[in-house]
Amino acid sequence: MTHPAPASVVQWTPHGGVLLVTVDNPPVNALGAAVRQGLMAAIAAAEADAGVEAVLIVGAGRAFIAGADIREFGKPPVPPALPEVCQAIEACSKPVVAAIHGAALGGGLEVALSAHYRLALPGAQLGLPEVLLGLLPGSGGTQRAPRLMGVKAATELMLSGKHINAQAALAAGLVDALAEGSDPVAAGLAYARELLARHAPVRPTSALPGRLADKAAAQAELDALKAETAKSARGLFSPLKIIDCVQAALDLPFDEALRFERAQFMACLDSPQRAGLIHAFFAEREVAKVPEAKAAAPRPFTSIAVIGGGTMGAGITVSALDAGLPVTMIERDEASIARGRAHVEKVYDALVAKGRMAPEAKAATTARYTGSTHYEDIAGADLVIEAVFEDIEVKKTVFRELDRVCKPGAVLATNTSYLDIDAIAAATARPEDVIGLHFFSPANIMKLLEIVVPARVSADVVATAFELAKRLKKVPVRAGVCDGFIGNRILAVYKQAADHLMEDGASPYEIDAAVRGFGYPMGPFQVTDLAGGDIGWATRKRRAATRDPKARYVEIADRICERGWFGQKTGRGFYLYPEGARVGQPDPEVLAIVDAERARKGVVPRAFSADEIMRRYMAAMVNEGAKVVAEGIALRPLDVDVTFLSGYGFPRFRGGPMKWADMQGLPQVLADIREFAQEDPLFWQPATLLEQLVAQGRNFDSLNQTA
Ligand code: 3H9
Repeated sequence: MTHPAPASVVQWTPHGGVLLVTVDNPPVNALGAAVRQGLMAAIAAAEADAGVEAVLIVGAGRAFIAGADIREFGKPPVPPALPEVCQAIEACSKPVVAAIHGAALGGGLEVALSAHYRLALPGAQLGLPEVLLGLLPGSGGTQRAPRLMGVKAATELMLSGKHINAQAALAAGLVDALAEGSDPVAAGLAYARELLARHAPVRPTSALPGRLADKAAAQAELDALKAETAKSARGLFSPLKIIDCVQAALDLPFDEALRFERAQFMACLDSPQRAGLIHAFFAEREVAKVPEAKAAAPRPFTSIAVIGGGTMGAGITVSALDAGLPVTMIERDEASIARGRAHVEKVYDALVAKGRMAPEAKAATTARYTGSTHYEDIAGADLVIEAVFEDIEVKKTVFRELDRVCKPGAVLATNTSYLDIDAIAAATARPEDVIGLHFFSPANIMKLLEIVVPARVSADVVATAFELAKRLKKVPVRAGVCDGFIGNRILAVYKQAADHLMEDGASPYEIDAAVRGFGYPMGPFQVTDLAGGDIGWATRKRRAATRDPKARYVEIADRICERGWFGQKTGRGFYLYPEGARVGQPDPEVLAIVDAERARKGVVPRAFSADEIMRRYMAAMVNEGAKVVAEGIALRPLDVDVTFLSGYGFPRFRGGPMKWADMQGLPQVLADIREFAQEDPLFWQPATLLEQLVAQGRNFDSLNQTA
């Protein structure tokens, strides 16, 4: 007999003396209110039925349980809370077994840790990734995991959010046994019967002194992690709370420590960091949901060609090779082919040298790589990515060649970062096959891929680009054609705001420090030095002809570039890099140049607090972000957020610039822009969309919901 109706998200059925409890809440069996209620009822049923000798918990479909239902966070709580469910499981008077296949994450793993015995199947993924959402394991995970794994391994699991596989979980003591096969029901029933046959007792994890028995050793491990975390947490709230909870595991009786954990969990739940990180989690999944990918199936592709073997072409090649695709790289002569190959080999040699890749694996991967100087050699390629010099005429020439040689239906992509892709497409007789794929350097590392959609491209080509992003494990963002697309267009504006701040009185070092204080790994002037000041200089020269002569233009960076100071590669830029140094030192000569420019323009410098620096920096970013959304360059505000999270180092815990603006309150952001506009109305023109949203009492997120 199955209780209750089969449609329920938790079903339980007796199998001999074992009550099989199945969590069936697609897609990933998240622990929503109905699942929690169902688990409580299932345990009660097991207690009530004298014929039940043991309980087996499994997940239906592709996972055990992927954790609490993240969509419920921030909404009014519905009982029972997950800690109560876990307590009920652990308190069951009959042995409870969890058979884990697929993901057992967060609250899902906590359910398993509350069971008395754990079995893992091949493909199981176990982890406590709450920290990635600004949370901590809030259903006994901070207490039970250290008892099973020891303080060091458990705390590292919780601080990193990493998943471990079945073998690693067994070695760590997180599970008791491994099983073969893919059916958790068959494996779990066999294991439960084996436990019954050997009269295995009810074994609550909370009652195990386990690996906490040696208090002094455990404390020493925790002290070391505490010191490391204090340095590495970089403004994050929940890692320090995780440490506090593990400390409670050492100091307090189990029930008291659970109450402490609950209080810390609730504090994390209330934090803006939780809101930012959960927004980032969902936004990264929403970005792939674009109209073209819904409307059309991707074209099949099994081979890639890359035109150009420079840094970008080589990075794209490595990314495709890593995904198991064969790549043919086209260069103009043998010397360039050799250079392209060397770029590719260098990446893999570094991995081999660090012991992260076996030499045989490198050989197998690079065997899929071919260099050629003949376009005819890519006549059969399914997808071609051009990554040559950033010049529209050069690119048009390449596309004419591609049009001549490529088979019908091949997808022709350009990696331009700002050029007009409609114009590039028009150089071919097949504009419906031409799209932009804007990778970020280094292309084999950076997650962001802007998929730039020109006017005449067909939907299945867009769908193919999204499929490629998935294969390459990139985060794809759909962008429209404009100068700079989403990311670089917005960057150009807030970079100007930073330049204005510098000319008005803040030093580049103060601005960088304020931006780092906000949570970025680097400030804008450090980034300029890292990328090479000459790159931005070239862009500024290109834009000079079209720049509004009335617009404010700060020449400090040009003065620095004129001296040949291009940043790290030349040993000085905004900072000084004495021989071999990667971290720059402030340069008094740069400050003198800044002073001279201020004097030349008659600017009387004034002081800026870090707070005011960030208000201006962010207001410029958000205002341009709103314009980009209104023009349809970005589909939704969340596409702007993901662009900056994945490609520009925006602090993830703030959710992205548009989420940040929502959390500040849009009226406040607009008020700031209007205040700054009094000094410079041309630069600070409020975005119409921002004004409309404020007038309607809405926020950016309301546009995410309706798109
Ligand atoms: C927690 O447990 C707190 C507790 O300690 C304490 C509580 C008191 N909830 O990623 P995918 C959706 S915190 C709701 O594309 P994959 C996801 O949005 C939680 N929904 O698939 C997507 O929806 P859609 C700790 C969830 O195969 C669909 O499922 N757990 C949840 O690439 C498929 O997801 C975590 O942090 C959820 N928990 O990866 C695990 N999880 O189709 C978070 C997923 O509408 N999840 N969805 O776009 C993951 O890491 C991955 O989703 C997983 C599958 C590895 C499971």
